Amino acid sequence: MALEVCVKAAAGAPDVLGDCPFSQRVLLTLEEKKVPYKMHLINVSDKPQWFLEASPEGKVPVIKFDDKWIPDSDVIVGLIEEKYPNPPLSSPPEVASVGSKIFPSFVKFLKSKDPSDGSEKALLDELKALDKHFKAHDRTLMGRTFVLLI
Ligand SMILES: N[C@@H](CCC(=O)N[C@@H](CS)C(=O)NCC(=O)O)C(=O)O
Repeated sequence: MALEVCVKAAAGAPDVLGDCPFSQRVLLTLEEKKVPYKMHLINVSDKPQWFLEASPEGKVPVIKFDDKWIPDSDVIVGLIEEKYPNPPLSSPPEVASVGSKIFPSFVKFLKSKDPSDGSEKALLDELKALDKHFKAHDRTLMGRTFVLLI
């Protein structure tokens, strides 16, 4: 039976998936594991009452497991991994942190207004660590081969 999942609808386009990385992460996990699901697109500017009962904090994503709505993408992805272990998507401990700080460092760098606040160096350090990993592991991370288009 298909799992029910509530995700964010695009602003002004109720039938289109919105720009919520948490929702997208959950959907990508379901897609990758080929788990059938029924998607409810939620207009977060006008949340329906039934959704607020499923997600009292009013946040997406939420997913229904065993008749209970579960919030938080980290928890949801962990549960999907547990219930549908194949293909495994969790990171082996030895590579769990590789590249994990690139996104927050990138955001910090983009938002920075002070060129000497260290955000550029922090981002470069993260990218160099990933580059070092790729060089040492034949461009693979978690069993996937990556091609850098730069
Ligand atoms: N920690 C949560 C964050 C979820 C979250 O912040 N979702 C946003 C959309 S990207 C949301 O529901 N915003 C609507 C609101 O707060 O009213 C998770 O990982 O799922």
